[in-house]
Amino acid sequence: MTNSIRLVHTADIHLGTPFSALPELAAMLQQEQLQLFMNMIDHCRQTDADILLIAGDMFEQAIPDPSLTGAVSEAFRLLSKTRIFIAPGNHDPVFPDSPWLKNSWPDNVHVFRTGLEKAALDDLKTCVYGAAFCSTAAVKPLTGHQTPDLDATKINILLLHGDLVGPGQTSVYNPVDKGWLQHSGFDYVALGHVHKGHDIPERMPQSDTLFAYSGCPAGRGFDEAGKRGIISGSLIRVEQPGLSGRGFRVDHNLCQTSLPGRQYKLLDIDISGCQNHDDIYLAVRDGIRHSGAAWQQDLFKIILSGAIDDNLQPSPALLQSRLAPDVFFCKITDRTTRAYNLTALSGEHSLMGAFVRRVLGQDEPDWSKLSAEKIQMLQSGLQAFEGEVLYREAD
Ligand SMILES: [Mn+2]
Repeated sequence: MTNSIRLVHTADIHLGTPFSALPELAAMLQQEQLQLFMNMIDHCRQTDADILLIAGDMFEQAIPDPSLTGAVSEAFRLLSKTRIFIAPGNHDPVFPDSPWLKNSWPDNVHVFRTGLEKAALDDLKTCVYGAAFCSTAAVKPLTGHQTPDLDATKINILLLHGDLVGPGQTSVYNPVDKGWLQHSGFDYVALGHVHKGHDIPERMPQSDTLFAYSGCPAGRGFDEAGKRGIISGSLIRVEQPGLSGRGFRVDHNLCQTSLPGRQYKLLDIDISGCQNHDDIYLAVRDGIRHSGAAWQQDLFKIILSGAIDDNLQPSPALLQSRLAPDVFFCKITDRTTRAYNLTALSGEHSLMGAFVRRVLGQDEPDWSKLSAEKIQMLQSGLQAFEGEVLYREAD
């Protein structure tokens, strides 16, 4: 006999993020962030999730705007068939004036407000344990050092915001010792705090315990670029003896699931060989279009790289204005180096020409035959000329 519980695990939503790095878009991105949260709630509804686990930092601030807590509370209330568990994190700890103590939350919401605490869901043959940050740091494990006395007839879940640490490691954000976790007996440990999440949960070595960081459901800047999501799927109770000797073990089909929304993307586009501004534009446009199906809604930070002809100076401003009609946001930085025409330069009656002749010595003015050291010397020297001395000043 098998049966399963459907769950959604998320964390680090940081509702109320000011998006101050992109002031012109901040209001819009804040609105979209709340929409993303609503999309997550919709996902719970569509998948008939039995349990929604929120592993801390749901809010950016300890005391969020009341309109935000109101919208969240109402969304939770409408998700009435899902039991919702929240373990507050270092950004939204349980303070006397925090919404975790001050507000009344719907009946289907359980907020962990202290050290390790248990909530039993008898109909699901499941217990959810959790603990809360009660200040912006926690140098000791919020769970304490003892392993809890778990009910071996139930699926046992642990919900925590914190840092997984190995032997000798410490953290001021609730150090969760891997050795402790390995022997804890929990079936699934839903973690928050690390914003880059697992694609699928991992199993602790020689243990039945599964664990995962969900990561943040969407990036909030270029430091959170790439695919993000929530963890969604089922824990499956398989009636076969587990490693710990109890009568069943827990399998899963949990995996990272993306929610509709924008992605932050970092692209390095090599524009070597481009002859003019049109070539550069087309290379960048193609790079953006090949970055994924939803490229029109994404935010791009693009580095132009490669070596290009010294008569062509890439213009990030020109590129940004040409891309603007098609791309939601892009910021372009030119990191190209110049592919100087050494034959022409070495024949020039100028300081640059003299410099090239001096570096080349007996060598032919052919890039492909020069030592790496000479190439570096020429690149750096010629670029310094462009920045530091009058252009091709006669020697
Ligand atoms: Mn966080």
